[in-house]
Amino acid sequence: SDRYDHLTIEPKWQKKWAEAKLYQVTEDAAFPKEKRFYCLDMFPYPSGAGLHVGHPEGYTASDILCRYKRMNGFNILHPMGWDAFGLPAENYAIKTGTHPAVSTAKNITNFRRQIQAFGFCYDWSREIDTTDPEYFKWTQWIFLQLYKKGLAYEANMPINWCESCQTGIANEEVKDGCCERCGGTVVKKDLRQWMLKITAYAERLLNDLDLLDWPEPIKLMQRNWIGKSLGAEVDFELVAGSDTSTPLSVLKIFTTRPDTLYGATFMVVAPEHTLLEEITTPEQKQKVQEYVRLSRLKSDLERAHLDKDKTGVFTGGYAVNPVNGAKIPIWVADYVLISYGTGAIMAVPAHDERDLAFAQKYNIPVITIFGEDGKASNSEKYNGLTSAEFKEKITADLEKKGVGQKTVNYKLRDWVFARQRYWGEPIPLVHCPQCGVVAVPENELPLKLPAVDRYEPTGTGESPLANIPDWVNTKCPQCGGAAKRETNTMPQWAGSSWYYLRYIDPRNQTELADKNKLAYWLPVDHYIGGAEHAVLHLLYARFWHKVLFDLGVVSTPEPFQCLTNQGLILAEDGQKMSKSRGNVINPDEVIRDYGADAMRLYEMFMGPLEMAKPWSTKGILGVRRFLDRVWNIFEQKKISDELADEELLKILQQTIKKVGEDINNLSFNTGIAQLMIFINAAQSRETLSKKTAEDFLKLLAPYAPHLAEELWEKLGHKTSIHLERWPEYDAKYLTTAEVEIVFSVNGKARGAQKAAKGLSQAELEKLALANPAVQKYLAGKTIIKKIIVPDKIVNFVVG
Ligand code: ANZ
Ligand code: ZN
Repeated sequence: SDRYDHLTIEPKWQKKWAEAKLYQVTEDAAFPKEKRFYCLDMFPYPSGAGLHVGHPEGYTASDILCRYKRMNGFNILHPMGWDAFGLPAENYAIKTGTHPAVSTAKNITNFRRQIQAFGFCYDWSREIDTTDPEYFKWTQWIFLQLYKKGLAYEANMPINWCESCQTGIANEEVKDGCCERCGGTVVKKDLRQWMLKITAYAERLLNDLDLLDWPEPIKLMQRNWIGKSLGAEVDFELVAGSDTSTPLSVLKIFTTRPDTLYGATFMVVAPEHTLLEEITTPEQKQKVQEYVRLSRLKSDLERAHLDKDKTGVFTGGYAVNPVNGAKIPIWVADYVLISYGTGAIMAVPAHDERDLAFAQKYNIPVITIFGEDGKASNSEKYNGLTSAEFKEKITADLEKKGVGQKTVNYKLRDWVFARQRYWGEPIPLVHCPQCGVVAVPENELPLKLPAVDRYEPTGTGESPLANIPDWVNTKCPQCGGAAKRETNTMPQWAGSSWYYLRYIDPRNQTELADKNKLAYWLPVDHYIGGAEHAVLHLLYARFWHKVLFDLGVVSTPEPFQCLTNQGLILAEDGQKMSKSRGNVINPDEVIRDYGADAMRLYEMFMGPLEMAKPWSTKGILGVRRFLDRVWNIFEQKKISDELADEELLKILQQTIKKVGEDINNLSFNTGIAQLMIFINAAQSRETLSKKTAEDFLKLLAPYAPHLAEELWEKLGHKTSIHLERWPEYDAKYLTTAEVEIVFSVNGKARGAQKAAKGLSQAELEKLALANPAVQKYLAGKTIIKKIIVPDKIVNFVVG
């Protein structure tokens, strides 16, 4: 049989759809709020390598969903754009001298061509590019709003520095102690930084997760990353050494277990703790200094890791336990981090693993507070209390005595927002010797990047922009005096933190987007993309959205209502696709050989959307054969105005129902299987009724839009199938299958009855008890046991 000519059909329809502006959308008031659907794809970084087969997986899923929703009367916003700032373009510039804007434009052209070859229903009139000054003007504007609200601040602090990217990076970008982007070594470096106060939103970022239809693992990752801990800060007075002339400081600790205060047998301060010098006795000074020097060389991860051997040095100093006056030795150890809590702890080896390992190593006593019964001991008046009761009571007592207070701590840290690189949005601030930091006036935005000759990072912790005097030297917007521009640029996460807002009104010259249009579409109804952004992009975007919400720019507290993560597409060998392994599938070649429709259908047929699955050339062949069979049925069968036979009608109704429900549940693979069932049945018919044929094409249209459109035209239609309504099924054809249920008493069959397939155990028991024959054998007896096998048998054991 024949293959249809995808090389002609697919470009033909792509061109026609574009000319007809079929997928352009407006904010039509005729659609009520519940009939508006904003479907967002994670926009790609247009790399030089071109599209990866993983991209069209999510894009096909959202495309099918959009097409289905449109056929069900929804107004659809479905846009696409480019997340185009970032290091690869800059590294390429360093290597070749090509300006990043040039290589980026080239890559975008290639990506657009590749994506358009799939026939996705994007409204291309809304395309955006984060490196376009008309776009980043508003990224800079948002930064200024953060700055004016006190949510952007300058700080000199030790940050994570990637040695190979030669830039500071955010905590969220450190993965297993290495750079998330390049895998390079991350060290601590003291650097002047711009920080965003995401911690001010920690509580709301945590609580509002409850509003979202997101995969639980992603929500959990965000909860853990925010890391809220309830506990208490407790003051321990230092014990005087030989010098009694100056008043003693207080050592503040944070604990989540104030109920174990009586079990504290040593204290630990972080090597960076400001009181360390005061605490340390002259005899211990040299040892402590050496220890501090060595711990500087380790990363936080190395220091805090549970299985790592705990090290530390006694300081010679002591503190007083405020509950019982016990004198407790103070150690310095690097498993306590300066960046969390107060940078000091009371150690309770009986109830904390790390403390126990440390105590065993250095022979420190262990005092147990809670035993098997869960009641406190060794704790004077608190003995006998449960942990919860104890915590509450002792915290109140500490507060009354003025030596402690209830405290909430978060693991979340402020966002290190500056990058010492060229290819990013310039931070729109000026440093003036007279006025300090001054914002670039909003009417001077966008602040564009200057042309440069060399893109190499300076390696000094300054951006390449610092080497361009013409750009750096400027006038202070406030006093007019000589001043210098901020030379750090924004991280790649900046542009992607709000892009979904710009799609709503992409050419607006006066605002980020029109308020009414924002209200029309927000929030994003469905967001589809990879899970790798769980605590990066998805946390940052939520933060910016909340800031914009507080400013009255957007009217919803959250940006993305529903989220789906597509699974990885692996290579045929089950490994991750990578250039170095030579196992990368090129979408251009697949489209050339099998067609876009086949590739779309295949990626959806591989398995459940969320799962990782390996590519299979045999698999795509099979899918292509299915589409050829569809083509041939329409070419060869007689299509008449007569009614279809009852049997085929029945299968069609089932198919309408199942394919629709499956698309709604993003269960695309099972929907395709149902389309195949229908085609198998249709193949054995000589004729096909026109109505049946048309209904089938409508079901196929979201999956294989080109083929469905071509066959639709061949049936004589002049308007697009993609503007058609989804067919309705007739419930009368959908009676469920019946099965015979056997009723038995003490193992002997006493009756039977036909019943609908799939009844619950309770329903089956009810049927059995209502059966007269069964009733006869149960009379006067007690049922000791029931054995119910669904769709088969109900057996009563009586005595
Ligand atoms: C005494 C205690 C007894 C603790 C016990 C735990 C168990 P989360 O839940 O992560 O907030 N801690 C506090 N600050 C620290 C720091 N800067 N570096 C390392 N550890 C620190 O953990 C809080 C607990 O971690 C605190 O409660 C403290 O140890 C330790 F049976 O205090 B706990
Ligand atoms: Zn000034």
